[in-house]
Amino acid sequence: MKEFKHFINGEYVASASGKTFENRCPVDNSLIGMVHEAGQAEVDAAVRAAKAALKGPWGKMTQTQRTALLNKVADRINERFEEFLEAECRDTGKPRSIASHIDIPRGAANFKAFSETLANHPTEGFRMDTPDGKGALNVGHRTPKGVIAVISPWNLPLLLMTWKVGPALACGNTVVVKPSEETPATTTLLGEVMNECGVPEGVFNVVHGFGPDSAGEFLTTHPLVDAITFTGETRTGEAIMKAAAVGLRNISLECGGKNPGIVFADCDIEKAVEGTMRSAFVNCGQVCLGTERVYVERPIFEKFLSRMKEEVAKLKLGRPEDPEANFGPLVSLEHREKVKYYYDLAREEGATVEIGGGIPDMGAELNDGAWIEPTIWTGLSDDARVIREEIFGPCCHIRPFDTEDEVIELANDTNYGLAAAIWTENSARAVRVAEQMEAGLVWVNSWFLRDLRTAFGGAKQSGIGREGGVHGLEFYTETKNICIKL
Ligand code: NAD
Ligand code: 6OD
Repeated sequence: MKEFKHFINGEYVASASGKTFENRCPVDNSLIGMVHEAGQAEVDAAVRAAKAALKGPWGKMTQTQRTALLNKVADRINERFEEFLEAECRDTGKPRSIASHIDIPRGAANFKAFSETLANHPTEGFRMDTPDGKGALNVGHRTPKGVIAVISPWNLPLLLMTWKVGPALACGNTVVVKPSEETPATTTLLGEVMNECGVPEGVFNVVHGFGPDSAGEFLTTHPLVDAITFTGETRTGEAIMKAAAVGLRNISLECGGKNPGIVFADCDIEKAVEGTMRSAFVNCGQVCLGTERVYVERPIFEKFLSRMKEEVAKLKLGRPEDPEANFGPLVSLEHREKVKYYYDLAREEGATVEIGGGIPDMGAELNDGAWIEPTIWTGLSDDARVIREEIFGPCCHIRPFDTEDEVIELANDTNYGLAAAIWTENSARAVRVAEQMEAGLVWVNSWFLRDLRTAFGGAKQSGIGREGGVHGLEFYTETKNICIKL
């Protein structure tokens, strides 16, 4: 049986308390292994190791040396691709076809993209006049922030963890990562890669456990943590923000969404169906950017709905290794309970279940897994809870609209503000509507098309701050102004 230990100061360590918890595979609920749960002692050791490493060889490296090391980490993940893929698919149940195109390659790429951004981004310089006529030079100088706590979720475990660890390390910080309790495997494996590549001890640390009264809380409240970057639910983001207030630590929060898709009658309907199928159902609907509210202009409503139903009926549920399968289980039985609760609530709130709505019969071998049917609803009112609350499952509600102004109002009528997708062949309309979306990310005629140089983050209750490209520099570094009197 596998054992997932903490990775502290370059070594795998067990919890002193001996406390462990189960890691189960959502495909069939089989036991993958036992995960050590960190107490205060392990979290303290990890944070102190990270603090000490800032003053060790890591802190003395040049930017070029750090970049070379991080490129090596990316290359090594790709060399060990199969192991990362296997581990990610076992923890999440997602199809290998998806993880091999999204999770693992992006997990590796995150280590390259930010070093390149950093190498190519200038700091500012201002020459100023002074009364003696000799002047002064002001030079912006970036220094690492220090020890960064990285708290990550389970839906894209490696990708979303390295999305933060990549820029944090590129900027010269050290990190303590607390991966989701549901998906400890790839973060643990990354420790081996760090050692193989010669990343100095203490630069990358991992502690396992849960949130409240466990590793997550111990880490975010640790006084030697200089900043906290978090991806997960909005309510958890609020708890982390409170923890960060003590000692005035900076935060970056990437939280939940209830994202709209807007399909205008002048769209290319096949493109819109293909994109909306992905945005609602890929990764079993467990993507923060996913579309749970679809608004379709009335003249094409019936056609769009019927094409979506045809495509949902073709989704092939199956084990990760099944080459035909493009739809896996939810991440856990606990999460299935939450999603199923919303499936039942949709009926109570008066939805017409167009397709799905239940738990599929997967046969004796898989029926203990966290399987759920991909689902489309129509007919809900705009104030239904199913329309207003994030479900994070493979489901969407499709509703007709009549005018551009009406759909802009509907799309923005949410506490969240993460992403929106607009489908139209009219470019003037696309820009006009995109500019009015209250969201951090807007896709036109696409979805989840990512350029790592661009800003990523949410408006309203979907988050605080932007990461990606130069935007991450604001969070991962302190900019110091050095004023030199001439
Ligand atoms: P979650 O908030 O339950 O957990 C995320 C992480 O926070 C886990 O590691 C968890 O152990 C930890 N945690 C929980 N409570 C904590 C506490 N009090 N203190 C410190 N750490 C704590 O989220 P999840 O269920 O893992 O992920 C799903 C959610 O994440 C959805 O809401 C989804 O929209 C969101 N998400 C957002 C983005 C984004 O980029 N905006 C990306 C992916 C997922
Ligand atoms: O692509 C990314 O960089 C990113 N942060 C994606 C987030 C997906 C959310 O589930």
